[in-house]
Amino acid sequence: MTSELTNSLGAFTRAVAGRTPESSTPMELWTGLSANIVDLIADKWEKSAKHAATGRQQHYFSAEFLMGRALLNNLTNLGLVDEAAAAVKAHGGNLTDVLEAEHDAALGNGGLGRLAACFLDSCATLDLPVTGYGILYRYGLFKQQFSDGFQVEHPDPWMEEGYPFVIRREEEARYVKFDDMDVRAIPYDMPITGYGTDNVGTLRLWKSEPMEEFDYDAFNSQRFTEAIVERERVADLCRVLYPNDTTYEGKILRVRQQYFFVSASLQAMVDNYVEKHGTDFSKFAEFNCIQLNDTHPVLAIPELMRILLDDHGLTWEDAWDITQKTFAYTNHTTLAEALETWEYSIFQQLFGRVLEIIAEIDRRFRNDLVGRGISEDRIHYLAPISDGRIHMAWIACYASFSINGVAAIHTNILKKDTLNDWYQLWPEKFNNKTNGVTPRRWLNHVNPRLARLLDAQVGSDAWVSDLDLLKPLAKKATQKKVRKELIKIKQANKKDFADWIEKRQGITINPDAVFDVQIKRLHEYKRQLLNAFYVLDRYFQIKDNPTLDVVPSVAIFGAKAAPGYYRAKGIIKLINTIAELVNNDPEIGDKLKVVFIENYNVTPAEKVIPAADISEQISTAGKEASGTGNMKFMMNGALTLGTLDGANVEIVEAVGEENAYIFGAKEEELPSIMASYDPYATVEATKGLSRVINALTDGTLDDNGSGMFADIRRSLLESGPDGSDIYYVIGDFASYREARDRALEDTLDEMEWARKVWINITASGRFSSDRTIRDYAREVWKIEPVK
Ligand code: KOT
Repeated sequence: MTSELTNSLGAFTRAVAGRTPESSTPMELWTGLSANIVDLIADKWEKSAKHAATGRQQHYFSAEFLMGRALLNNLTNLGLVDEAAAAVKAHGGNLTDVLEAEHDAALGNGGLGRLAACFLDSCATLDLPVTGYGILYRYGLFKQQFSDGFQVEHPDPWMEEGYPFVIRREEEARYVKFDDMDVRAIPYDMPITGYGTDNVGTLRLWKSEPMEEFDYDAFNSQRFTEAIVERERVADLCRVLYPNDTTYEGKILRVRQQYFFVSASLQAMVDNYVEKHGTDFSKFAEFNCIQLNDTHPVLAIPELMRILLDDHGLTWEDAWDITQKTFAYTNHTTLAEALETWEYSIFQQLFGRVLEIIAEIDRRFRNDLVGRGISEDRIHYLAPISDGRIHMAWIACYASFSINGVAAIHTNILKKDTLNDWYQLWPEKFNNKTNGVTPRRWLNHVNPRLARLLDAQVGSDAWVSDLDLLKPLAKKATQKKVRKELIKIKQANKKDFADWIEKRQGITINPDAVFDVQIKRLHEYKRQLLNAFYVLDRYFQIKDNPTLDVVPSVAIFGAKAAPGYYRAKGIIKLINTIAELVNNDPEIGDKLKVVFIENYNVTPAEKVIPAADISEQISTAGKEASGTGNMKFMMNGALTLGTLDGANVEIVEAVGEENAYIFGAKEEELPSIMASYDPYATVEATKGLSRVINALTDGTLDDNGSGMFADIRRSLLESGPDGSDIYYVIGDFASYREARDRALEDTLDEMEWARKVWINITASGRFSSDRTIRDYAREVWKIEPVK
């Protein structure tokens, strides 16, 4: 008997492919099945959206949503995986191939964008009335290719072949006005399914288009080409995601993007409010709250003022009162180079009226602070406008009722350093919301073997939407049976990864070696260099003593560098060069291998995380706001090798110091260490380190004449504008090597290692994004589940 899904899949595939499903490509079957899924959720989606719009609503504004693939996630949420597999098979295909045809929606750089995606998943699962708002970039984060070990960037036109999971809502279009152009903003809505619920949330991504399809006068005149160029200028707006992670770039197109999506989103929100409640705005903040995902959407603050003042005639006092009750701000970094400030002249050129409003906010802010007896210097420092620049974080701090960091240590650093002045003024605004990750994608979906073990241990799949249910299982760490199961699961996952990477990059690794994984954006503060130096040191040790008894391991890297970040690109070249040296040396064999996963993204993360034994979380203490990869590894039974930074601190708190490998200088120690730090002397005093550092320039490693390796060496040893080795790579090396050696040795006692693994998995409940979202909902958003 053919199932209903088999029939409908046939029909949907025929409609998109124009041929029989049997002759269709995996991509066409993917498109057909995806359209079929949208069909299945359409009614529930409409109902959820209508229902949510009646009460208090939460709006999540973010320039990035790193969604990854959608189809399997939706099939799982709908409980349709087996049926879909059967349906695809009935048409002569194979579900795995179909799923592999899907592009990643990489509309984000890294942690900040992926966090937004996990949050949407949790909100849908928890039945919370939350909508995400962002930009429909035509090109997501660039595709990375290695050429002679150097990173080369290629465009990523992720939806060019069609993408059924976004629905264009023509009738919901809005106009966004700049002083030098007007554009149409058309929303593309993506359904966000939850686990074990009929609730379907929405991610609204805006696309820019010209005001009119044709400017007939222009097209029918000598100005034809200009008219085409003008149209392209508008389409340019949403063309590309800026590829910087934790850095700021003052590009005019970027600020246009920011204003574009917040203006369109606010217009839609305000229209919805007027429709439901009329033009008395006194209850606006009772029905609406906006979370700002870092400062990228902060222009929403003056823009809401503008809409209330100019479009609805409110007084300044009333409009400001509403605005202050509406916005909440999340900070994601303490790095100075990430703080957004825009040149005054750019705002003058793009949106004079918004600038006028910011100037009035600035004037009142200064008066307010003078009234509080604050010194002129401090007022100048904290004012929205100073030294010819607009300070986005200061606007956010002033206008928001809530300011939060993303891990306990991070929030404390905000209070004592980065935002200390604000903390002194308004301590009650500050709160911590430690990040989390969705256990649907990052455990249930990526690690089915472990998921089935957890089902058996819990007695159901209830843990998938209530990860705290794992907590009482911790005591089973003493059971041999559970530990043996864990060992088998990890072995099978490692075999899968070895097969995957062999097929993808042609590199063979031994699945019995220890998999040590560092996957994250390439940044000096994340210290991929520390890891690379360890590998090189170990290589030299084996060369010196070929009979050295080492625990075989594979160092696995995945990282993209911002295209303009020269030193990060140098580190990529360095890791590839070390891989070349180590992997091709017959004397090394399986003792040590290096794998650099090319074009690291959400999907490769899903392949490698379940296979990891050791999770590298080795940032300089105080620099990684939270980290979220650390949580994904923990859930999948990799042990953390890390510093006391970001959420690592809380992971160690949850599992106990004996179930992690912690090393390095602590955040509170670093200021005094750095005051008298001499990297040169430290190299001399650390066994084996000078050979590693010298290998950068003595001919051992070839950077193809680029000078990149000399630049890395200089950054460590020679004083630059900020000093030398400002991320304390050399200083932490000995302690890192000791901890990593110890972790490798500890893997030899498989049963004891498995005990630690189990403790980590069962303690991961507090790093579920469901916990994070419940905290936001209760303490900041003040919203309740809507059934
Ligand atoms: C980017 C630009 C400006 C300000 C901050 C960023 C930023 C921060 N981008 N990604 N982050 C990361 O956000 C994650 C989610 O909170 C954190 O886990 C991670 O530590 C940040 O680096």
